Order: sequence, then C-alpha cells, then structure tokens
Amino acid sequence: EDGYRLWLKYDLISDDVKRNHYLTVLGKYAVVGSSPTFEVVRQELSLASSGLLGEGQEVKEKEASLIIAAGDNAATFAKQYGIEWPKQGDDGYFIHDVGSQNQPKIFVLSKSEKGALYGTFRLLKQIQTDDVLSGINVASSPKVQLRVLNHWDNLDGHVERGYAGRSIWNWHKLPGYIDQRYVDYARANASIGINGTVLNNVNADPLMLTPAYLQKVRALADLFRPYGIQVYLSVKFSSPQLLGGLETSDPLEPGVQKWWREKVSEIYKTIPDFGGFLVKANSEGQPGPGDFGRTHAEGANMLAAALQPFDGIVMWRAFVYANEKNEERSKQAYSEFKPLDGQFANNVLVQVKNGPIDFQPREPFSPLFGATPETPLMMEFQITMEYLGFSTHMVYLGTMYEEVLESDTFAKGEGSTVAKVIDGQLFSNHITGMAGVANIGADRNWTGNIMLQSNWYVFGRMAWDPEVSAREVANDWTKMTLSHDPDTVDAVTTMLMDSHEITVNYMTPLGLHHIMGAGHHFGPAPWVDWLARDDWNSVYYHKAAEDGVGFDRSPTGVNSVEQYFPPLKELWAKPETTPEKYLLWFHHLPWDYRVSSSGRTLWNEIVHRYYQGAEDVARMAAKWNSLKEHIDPLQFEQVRMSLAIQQKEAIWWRDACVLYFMQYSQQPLPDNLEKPSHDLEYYQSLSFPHAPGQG
Ligand code: BDP
Repeated sequence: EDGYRLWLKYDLISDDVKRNHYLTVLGKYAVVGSSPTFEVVRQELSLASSGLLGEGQEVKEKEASLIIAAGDNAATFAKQYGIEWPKQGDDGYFIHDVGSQNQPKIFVLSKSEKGALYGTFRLLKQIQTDDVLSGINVASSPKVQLRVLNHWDNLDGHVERGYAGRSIWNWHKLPGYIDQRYVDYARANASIGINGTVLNNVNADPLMLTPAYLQKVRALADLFRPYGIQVYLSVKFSSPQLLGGLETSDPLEPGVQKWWREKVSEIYKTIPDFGGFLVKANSEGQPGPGDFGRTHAEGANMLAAALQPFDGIVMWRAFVYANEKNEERSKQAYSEFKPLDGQFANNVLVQVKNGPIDFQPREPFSPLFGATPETPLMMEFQITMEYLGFSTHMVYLGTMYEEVLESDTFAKGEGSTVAKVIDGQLFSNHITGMAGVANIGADRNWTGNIMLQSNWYVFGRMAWDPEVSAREVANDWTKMTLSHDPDTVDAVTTMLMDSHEITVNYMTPLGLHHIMGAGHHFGPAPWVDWLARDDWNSVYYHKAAEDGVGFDRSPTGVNSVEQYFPPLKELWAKPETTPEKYLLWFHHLPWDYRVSSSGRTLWNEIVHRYYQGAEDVARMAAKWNSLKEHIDPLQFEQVRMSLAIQQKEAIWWRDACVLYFMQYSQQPLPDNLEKPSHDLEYYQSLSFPHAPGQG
C-alpha cells in the first residue's frame, strides 16, 4: 500500500459475516438513468463491489437490493415505496432501507445526480467504516455551497508552499494527455463533497488566461464535470495591461471593464460551467485596485459584473497587510474590509484566512468573522503544512479547524459561532463557501505523508458540515485508510486528535507566533530581525526582552482586541481572562507572571510546554511503532520514518527556542530537564537555502 488509493481503498473485507452482510446490498445494484455522472456512479460501484466483496453487479431494478436514483425517478420511487423524504437542498441525499433485516433494499435518492453521487460515496463510507446497513436512514445536505480547493500551483509545475512534489497538473501535456491521476483526484474530491477547484496559484501568472491555457483548463473542466466539480482560476488584476496591452487596469475605466467582459465571455465559450475567479489583490506585491486609487469593492465588483451574466463568482481575498495607516498587521484586514461591508456585488465572497495574521500553528479567529453582516465571508483554511513542519510532521488539522469554527464571535449574542457565519445561518447569506489551500502534489501518496491525507479529507467533511466533529472524521479516515482493528483505530484516532496541540507546544506555545525560519518557514528562528518589513520578522511578533515576552494587543498596546465583539474585547483585554492558548498573542507579560492553570511562572511554563511537546512526539512515535503488526508495512514504514524526523525536529524547535528566550528571561532551565545538545549560535547558524515550497 503506497498511499495512492487514499481513503478509497476498497480492499476485500476479510470478515465473512460482514462481507456477506454487505453482499446483500452491494451485490446487486441498479443505477437508474444514464448520464456522465451516473456513469461515474456505476464505475465507482463496480470498483467498490469487486474490491470490497470480490463480486457485485448491476441488475434490473426489480432484482436490485441497492437502487440509486435522482430527480423524477427518485420522487417516483419515494412515492411507490412510501418513503418519507426529508426536505433538503438539491445536492443532498437520502439513504433509506425499505427491506427486511436479512434482505435490505436500500434507496439512495436525491433531487440531483450530483446528490446521488454524494449519496453513493456516503453509502460506501458506511461499508468502509463497518456500519450495519439494514435499517439505514441517513439524510445529509451540504451546509456550505462552495467547497473549494485552492491549488497554489504555478504553470512551471512548482507548487508554492507545496511539500508533496510537483504540481499534479501537467500543463505541458494538457490538453492532449489526461493523466489517470486527474480522475482519481476527482473521485477523491467527490467522495467528500468538494465541488470546486482553483487550479492555479493566487500569485497568479497572467498566461493562465491565454487561449492556449484555457484549452488546457477546459480539458480538466470536462473531466471534472461529471464529478460535480467546477473549475475556477486565480487571476492577476493587471491582466488587461499584461495580456491586453492596455495602459491601465483601473477597474473604473470602460476599456478595462470591456477587456474583462470579453475575456470572461471567451472563457465561458470554452468552459460553459466555469466557476469564477479567485483574486489576491494589493497583497504582498500583487497588483490591485489600490494601484489606481480604487477600493477592494470597486475592484471585485468590476470582475463580478463581467462574470454575473454567466453566474460566475468572485472570491476576493482579504489577506492584506500594507495599508496606508500602517497599522499593526493583525488589524489590517479588518480595517480595510469592515468599512466596505455592503458595497460588494451579489456574486462576490470575501475570502478570509482563519486567523488575523497568516496560517500560524495557532491563531485566534479573524475578527472579520461576524463583522460583515452584508458580505458573505468565505473561510480560507490552509491544508498544506507551511507553518507546521512541512510534510514530515504529523499534524491532523481537524481539531484546529474545529477550534476555529466553534469559536463564538458573539456578533449576534452568544452562539454566533464562526461556523454559523460561514454556513450563512447567522446573516442569511445567499452564497456561502469554504476554501482549503491544497496539500496535494505529484508524490505517489499525494500529500507527502499518508497521515496528512487526513487533512484533505477533513477539509472536505468540514466544508460539507462545519459542525461535524473532528474526532468522528478522524475515526472514519483511520478506518478507511489504515486499519479496521478497533484498538489500532482508537490509538491512531487519539494520535490524530492530540497531534495539533502537541505541535503547538513544541513550536509556538501560549500564543507565540511567526517565529519560524525566514522565507521558507522551516524550523525555529525566533531571532530573525533582518527582513525588510518589520512585520516579517520574528522579533516583531514575540517581543522578547528582559521585561517579558509577548505582543501587547490589548488596549495598552496596539489594541487589536477592540476589533472583537463584547464580551471578547473585554475578556481578551486582560491576561487573567484571556484563554492561555492566546496569552502571548494578546499580552506582553513579565517572565515571572503566574500562569493560572499550572501556577508556574511564565518562563517555566514556556519551557514546560516546549519540553512537553517534544516528549509527546516521542510518545506518539513509540505508540505508532507498537502498531506495526496491524498496519500495512509500506504505510507503517513511511509514517515511522516521518515521525522519527518529527521527533528530532521537535527537539530542535525546543532547544533553539528555549535557548533563545533564555537570553531574555535570564533564568535557568529547571534541573531535571535534558540540556540542549548545542549552543544558541549553532542553531542560528543553520541554513536551508533549498527548503521546498518557497514562492
Ligand atoms: C503566505 C505564504 C505565501 C502566500 C501568501 C498568501 O507564505 O506563499 O502567497 O500566504 O496567502 O502564508 O497569499
């Protein structure tokens, strides 16, 4: 098992009783109707039944024990069999058994073919996770409309912040050569409900919009269509100048508007169901409406007007931090976008990173969530491991996503969670979305580490239902990917669930952030103080000095807490009422400050967390090693090696950070702790000029 098959392994079920039970369902199936999507359903059922059961075939409806139907056919079956079908959206599905204990007869019904495809994958998941099928009665609908992967893939095949090899898109061989990987990518996405993909990097190459590339995009769009996946592109705001030879890209200039209208209609002629544009504007050197004295809303709306006749949308990113007020970085997105609330066109979503800075191992949620009742906000999570140890650190992000989505913004009183902002419940948005920056590459196992496939998986599951539990998803993924042995499943699920907190401990405990290597973001480097912008440097973020450590974002400092709703703005203004996980995010505290949960001094608590984190990685590695006989040898070995690297790097993080901060705390390490094996200069001298994934 080399990881290529992801969570869709369909290995023969060895337990006879179970296999026979599933045979009573999947052994004889009927897919009612024919269409490209139903062809996909057929192929998947054939692959799954022959794999899981060793047999299985499509039969006539009357003989079938599993019937998949959509639209009018589904409605007719429901009537005929007296199935009470709960109200649901077009892409939802209803799985219902009308048979008997020994001979189930199961319907997978949906209003749409896409929903029937999702329902089919759901039924297969029930089998892959050992659920009994007789009596099944499951209804599910996506709570978020746009469930989209963002590929940061460049046209030359390099993936920005990618740690799983080259881009899966072989632009050179497209459109003529369709790699089997594209098909398996589409299957994997459809199986978790992902329905959109942005093919290229947000730092966009204008070439993407040239006719030759649009033909390549079309080949992918044609392939993905039956899987319910729409294609989107990142665009460069200055394309009218760069491609069209215009003198300006000013969004209010009629010539510019015309250029985009024509480009968009050319795209739709090629790809009739094209999804729309993703835009990074006036951010990290990218061009944008600000270059012409226009606002983000004016820029977004100009593109939105061109896309609107075709039902296309604009996903406009709020990742900006170079505003004229020159405010502290964590405050800028809010300052820039909050005043624009109500000014965006109907087909614009503003795409906001989960935290106010930048995909750190841990951040409080961005204060924009809840702050824009008139503007639909799209969540942007990072699935790729830019700040979390690339692909050798095993970090399950489900708990991190869950922590963000469960956070209460208090925008409309208690219970106004980020999840409810994103799924549109809070402000009744007409359009909703969640984006994940993909961790996918051309490595055989897709994500550089089998364990990190879980992050692609959980992103899809949480985009479908932002309130699903991270543990439930971890459990499902483990069964589908690694093992059915109950003790192994429990052990791996526990590892996954603990992994994020452990990593935060050995990288950035207690709200520390942005102290990784300059540029590549690999390894510890709290000493970085030489980069051009203040807010690219580690020292700007931790502010360690003899008087203490941490960033004062309370009212005595830069007052970013004012951007949150009460009671958070009051609670987070004081260290005693700030959650410990955000302590040094919001406060600069003396080294002898008492951390309430442990009673330790701040210095001792920091040291404790670094050591605890590193020790916990060793514990995880030992746990994994004990599972050897229950896991496929190749999978086992891949993960074992990664964990060994992670163990070494956790100690590196611990030692480098503790030695660095010790200069300021001027206090020793507690006696009982293992001493760092090198001095601080040694850690500072390490360099990684060719670390992967840089821009
Ligand atoms: C930062 C990455 C950079 C991205 C940028 C973005 O380091 O490579 O281009 O985010 O999201 O975290 O635009």
